[in-house]
Amino acid sequence: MSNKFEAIKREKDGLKVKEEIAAFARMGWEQIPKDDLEVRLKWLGVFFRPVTPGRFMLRLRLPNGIATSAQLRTLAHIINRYGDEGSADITTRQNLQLRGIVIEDLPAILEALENCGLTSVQSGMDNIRNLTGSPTAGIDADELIDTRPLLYALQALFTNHGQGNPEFTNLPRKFNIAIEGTRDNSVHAEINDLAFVPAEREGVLGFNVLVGGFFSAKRCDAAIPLNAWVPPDAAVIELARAVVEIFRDHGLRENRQKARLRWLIDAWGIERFREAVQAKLSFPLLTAAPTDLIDWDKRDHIGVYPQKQAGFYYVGLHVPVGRLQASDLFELARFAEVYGQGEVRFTVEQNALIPHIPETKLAAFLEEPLLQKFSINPAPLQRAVVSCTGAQFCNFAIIETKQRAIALAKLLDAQLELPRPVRIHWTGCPNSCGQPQVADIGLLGTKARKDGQMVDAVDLYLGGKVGKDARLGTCVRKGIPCDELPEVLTELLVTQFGARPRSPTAMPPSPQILMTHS
Ligand code: SRM
Ligand code: SF4
Repeated sequence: MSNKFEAIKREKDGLKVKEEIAAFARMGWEQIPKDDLEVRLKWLGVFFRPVTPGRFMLRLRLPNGIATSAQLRTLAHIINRYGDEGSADITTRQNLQLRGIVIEDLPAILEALENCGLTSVQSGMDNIRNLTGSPTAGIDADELIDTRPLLYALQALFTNHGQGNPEFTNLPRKFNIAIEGTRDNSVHAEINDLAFVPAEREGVLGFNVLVGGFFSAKRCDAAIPLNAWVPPDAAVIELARAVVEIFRDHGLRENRQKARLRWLIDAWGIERFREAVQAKLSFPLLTAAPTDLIDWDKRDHIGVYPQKQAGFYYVGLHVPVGRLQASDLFELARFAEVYGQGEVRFTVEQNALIPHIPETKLAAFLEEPLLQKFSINPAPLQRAVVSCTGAQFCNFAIIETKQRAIALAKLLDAQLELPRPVRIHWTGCPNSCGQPQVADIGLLGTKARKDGQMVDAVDLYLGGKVGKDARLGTCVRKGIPCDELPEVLTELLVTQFGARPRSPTAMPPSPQILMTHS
């Protein structure tokens, strides 16, 4: 087999480095064998960052995007000791990543995670990634199905309760699973390898099953129906296990560009794939319900909302491009304890929710100073901006994204009045971690030639729709230099999204941050 990652996995399973962590910590990062350093450590969620050598990223697993205050405080302590190098990011899979980690601290950090019920295992490389679910599971006044027990059961199965499960650590490629329990497709079900969307069959609430959604540099496709319906119980777990096992045992491993589940489904045809799933199940797979129950526009959950529990509210805080400092994590933990019930949630839009706030405490909570930074009522473009990591930490990045995303949204919010939020997603390279294809306006980092020089630029995606009738946007224009974005997006927002210039004569200046050389 030509694929170098298959060779690395054959030589030694990624999970094996768990036994070597103490030795790695003693020897220092420069002495760690290259394949362990750059590849296998990702099986523990530990990412060597060539952009900041010696400073690692640690990717957690937060099924359904839920963390306790004690867990957040542990994470805050971990990054706090790294000063300016330490920070955290909320990811587009409603997860957290920590930055600034040094290898010498890793044994103690992994122990601290375990002690507070967290794990980072199998969160990178050829594993099942963070399991996403409705961020309002169990509290949504209009909930159809609570996704939490299902996702917790899947996490226990696939990770062996956070210890690592060698049964599932040698997949042909990454594997994404989402379970939606509300009417607005809050997890972008359609872009997962395996997704469950609420659907009623003969009067019973359960899920229609979708398979084969994914983004990659070479190909992006929405998931397609498996023509299957399952009730919201152990059947979900059995079916997910069956699909992952088929992917593990039959997925295409020769070429990493063609290894995601969808390529296998294409090779087999959906009928044969469904038969293979059925053959593994202890129950007859019912055909899909004729329609699903995704019939709402997508909510962003920013603001104050009543819960299904009378007298309680959840409050969604806007965290600009998901970036958190240690002090922010300490504060979120405190908010959860003082005002809520010790729980914080994260969304795929990289924002945070504090649930279970009784009405009596709401006014005091809304006066908290941090809500000036993490607003419950941000301006429309800042409200909806999402960005991948970009060049600050990611070596795949072609451009810097997060700072640009904030700067441009602020600039355009100042220049334009918008009737509603417009979702602008930035992603630093064609891997599409920032999901430009689901955005109203997607910006994908590239280079372009301008005045005889190569400059930072973006490809422009339009037409993405989320929630009811979700569909992927497509690239409509290539290579727009970043310093031309204020003008290009102003025109787009005015002509296609109902924006009105605040002052008709004002032309947007190009702020330094958007200039062409990063
Ligand atoms: Fe991603 C690789 C960051 C969500 C598609 N992604 C990477 C790496 C690990 C590359 C690297 O080693 O530097 C990035 C780490 C940068 C860093 O230091 O943070 C990275 N991906 C991210 C995150 C952090 C973006 C963010 O800012 O939120 C997201 C972490 C999610 C999580 O918690 O697990 C993230 N990545 C996604 C998504 C979105 C999603 O899952 O909804 C996608 C597209 C959906 C999909 O995978 O089908 C995505 N990432 C990729 C790909 C292309 C996969 C492929 O099949 O080709 C790569 C490259 C690869 O795997 O070879 C990649
Ligand atoms: Fe890195 Fe590219 Fe993913 Fe952004 S899209 S995090 S630049 S791999």
